[in-house]
Amino acid sequence: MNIGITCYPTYGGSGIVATELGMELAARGHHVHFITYANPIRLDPDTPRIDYHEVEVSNYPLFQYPPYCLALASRMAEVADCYALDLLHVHYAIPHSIAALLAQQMLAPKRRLPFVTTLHGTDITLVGVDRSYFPITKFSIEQSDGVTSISEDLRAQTADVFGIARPIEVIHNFVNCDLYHSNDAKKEAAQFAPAGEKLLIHLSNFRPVKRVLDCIRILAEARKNTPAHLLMVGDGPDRGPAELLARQLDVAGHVTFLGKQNHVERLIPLAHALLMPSEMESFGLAALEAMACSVVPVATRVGGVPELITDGVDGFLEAVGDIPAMAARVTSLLTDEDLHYRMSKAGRWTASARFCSEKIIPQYESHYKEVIERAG
Ligand code: GMT
Repeated sequence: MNIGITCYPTYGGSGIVATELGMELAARGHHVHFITYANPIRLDPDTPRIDYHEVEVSNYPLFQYPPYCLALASRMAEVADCYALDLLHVHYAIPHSIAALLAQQMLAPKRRLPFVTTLHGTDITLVGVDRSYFPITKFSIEQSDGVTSISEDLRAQTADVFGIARPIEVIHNFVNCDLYHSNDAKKEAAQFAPAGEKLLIHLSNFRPVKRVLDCIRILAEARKNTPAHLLMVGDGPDRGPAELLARQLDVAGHVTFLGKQNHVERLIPLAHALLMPSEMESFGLAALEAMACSVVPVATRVGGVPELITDGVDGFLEAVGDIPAMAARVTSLLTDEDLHYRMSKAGRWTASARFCSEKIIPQYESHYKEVIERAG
């Protein structure tokens, strides 16, 4: 198939899923065209059967807001025409889904170009429900030829909140288990914790929904019982407040802020446990990547996370903001080797048996086939 993919090319779960999906599809023989305003962060454009088409948004003094959605729609239609795309697959409803609809209408005199929208979470739970975007989000979901959601929880919320009756197929996040796996990386761990403390890790875009300050509080609490060092990977609005809190709680020497990193598969295996204390998480890709690396997630019981983590088996789930409970889980993982061994093995099993690329990518392929057939 010739597939056009549009996503946010930045550090965020939806862009990562879209990029990894494109690379997996190309490895399976499809030709994938990324249509985005920048090269997606994890994309190597030299990969065989991958093309990157930049969307240029030219500005003009009249525009207070450059019309990105229109530039994107034009580029989508152009690429679809030149490269005979079979379909467009857009990740994150706003504004990608509407741009795809416009591209479809532009090509309508020649042929029908179907498009699939994948809902990732905040496009529904935060942005889409905002009054200014609600009607257009609902419309774009209804107009898509295919809609997928990354968890059953997000599917149910979308149907409920937007009053949408159309089918939405659940296709969970996936991980490449050949790339994400544990390794014997004790030497590299020592560069962060020379005294031999065990490492905790957190990865996110440091937006308020991630509750990164809770990571610092959990570390401070857990350190009352056992030595530990926290790696904070990523950047965003709450990085400054998290650094300040670390100083206030007197743990600044036990936290390393690494900023945005391109090869998280090299960092995650250094840790014993992953902290994901999010307010909301439609799936929790970071937790899945950790489990594939045999790193045990300590997370919150929100959104689609329980579809991934079985509490007490391959990770821990606690209530949002329950710092003492999460710190106690961390302490037990750092001090009880048998428990850690058992749960890390179970996590790797969950990742490879249920969420590895080989299991999930074929679900996208059959979804595409159905959509293309329906579009005639
Ligand atoms: O987590 C974020 O804020 C980024 C966001 C995105 O859309 O880029 O992530 C969402 O998509 C990920 C990939 O499908 C999911 O694993 C995350 O759970 C989801 N985030 C939220 O729902 C907050």
